[in-house]
Amino acid sequence: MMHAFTLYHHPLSVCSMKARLALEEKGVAWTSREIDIVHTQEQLEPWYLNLNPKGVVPTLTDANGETKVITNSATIIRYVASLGEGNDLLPASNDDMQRMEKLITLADHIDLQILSYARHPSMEKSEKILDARIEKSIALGKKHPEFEEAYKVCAERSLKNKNFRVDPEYVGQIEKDAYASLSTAESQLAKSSYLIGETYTLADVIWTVVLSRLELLGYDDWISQENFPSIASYYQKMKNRKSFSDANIQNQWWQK
Ligand SMILES: N[C@@H](CCC(=O)N[C@@H](CS)C(=O)NCC(=O)O)C(=O)O
Repeated sequence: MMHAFTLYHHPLSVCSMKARLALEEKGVAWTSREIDIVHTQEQLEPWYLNLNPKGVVPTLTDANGETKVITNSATIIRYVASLGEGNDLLPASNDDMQRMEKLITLADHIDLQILSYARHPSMEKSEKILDARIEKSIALGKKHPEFEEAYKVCAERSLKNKNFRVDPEYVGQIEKDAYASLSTAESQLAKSSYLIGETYTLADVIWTVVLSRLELLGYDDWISQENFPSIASYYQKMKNRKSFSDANIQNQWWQK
């Protein structure tokens, strides 16, 4: 049977980048459907909530006989890796699989969204985006009673992001946790070329995106030769892979 993948995503979203990089490294063809999460808040439209009830990107659909809908970036990248076709993104041994899973979870738990809202070059713009999401969730919740609960959750998420991004204690704790996770990655990379031994795996997919976001946010000393030499040279190597540009990994701010 033939797979036909469509990825609903946004260029600057970290979660979307994880999915894009997994698809490119797997080497499967996919159709892009951009969702505007900055200006029009398209992720909150009822048609999209039918695909992704949380109203977030990314979502992957796989039309293969019947259409499968996969949400959550960590689930999507594992789904992509499980496909029979394309490049192997999973390690051979069970032990290495477990180590890979641990590193994926570690990366997935770094709250890059709060850090992104907290370090947005324009705090005002970041606040406007979150306000627009809250307003739209409340308005659409009234208009579409069948999605009332879903919109409540969306509004609460944006409100939480709005408050926590300016809470120095909360942001400081996330930074501390992120730094500890980086130390773990550093000790892995001091021993091998990739996070899991000598082959590229899903752990490399997710960590490449994490490092690119930390670079974009200006955490330069975290990816520097002085602090984390193994991470610094590893990240350079990951940036040189063809997939980095093919997946449109963003490591600099741009206006759109
Ligand atoms: N855990 C989810 C998080 C998805 C998520 O929060 N996506 C963000 C962009 S990175 C989003 O769509 N935000 C829009 C919103 O909160 O309204 C995943 O990894 O897929």
